[in-house]
Amino acid sequence: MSELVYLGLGSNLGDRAANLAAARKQIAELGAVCRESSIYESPPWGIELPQNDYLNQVIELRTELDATQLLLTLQEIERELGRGPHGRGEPRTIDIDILLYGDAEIATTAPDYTLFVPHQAMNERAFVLVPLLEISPKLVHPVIGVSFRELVDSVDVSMVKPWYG
Ligand code: PH2
Ligand code: MG
Ligand code: MG
Repeated sequence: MSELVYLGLGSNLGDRAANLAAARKQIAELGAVCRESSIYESPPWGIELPQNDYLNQVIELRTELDATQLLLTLQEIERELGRGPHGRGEPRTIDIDILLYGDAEIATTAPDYTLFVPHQAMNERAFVLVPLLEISPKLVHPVIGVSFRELVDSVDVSMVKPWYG
């Protein structure tokens, strides 16, 4: 059985666009990439220390991997693309987050990983909601039942700009 999943990609270290492209290439090996949003640039959100602006993108993927396999594979890709261990909110070459895994609600805290789906902070993050709505304008949050269109109206999208290189 396959599931439709949404992944949030982010980079604010090194060649940001190349990092996103390398991640997309590896993600394409995990199933069928149905849609890719444009790339958007925005200042670091919710981070105190000064750091580079981010490039972000959302990918819609159909995959046979279960959520845990997907998470572990994405973490492997992050490591391969040069992401070292770092604390919360530190700059990263690549961040690949599972935003939605079908309609599943997942809360797992295993000894070696933590997985919460839908992504816990996505509803407040314009840099996630804007690209998500670009590729899936009618999508509804599977747990709270509110459309992402409605959610995006409650956040400030002014800092999220299309990025053309
Ligand atoms: N990711 C974060 C924290 N803040 N801000 C932007 N603009 N883009 C991100 O991808 C991002 C962030 C933690 O993963
Ligand atoms: Mg993240
Ligand atoms: Mg992450």
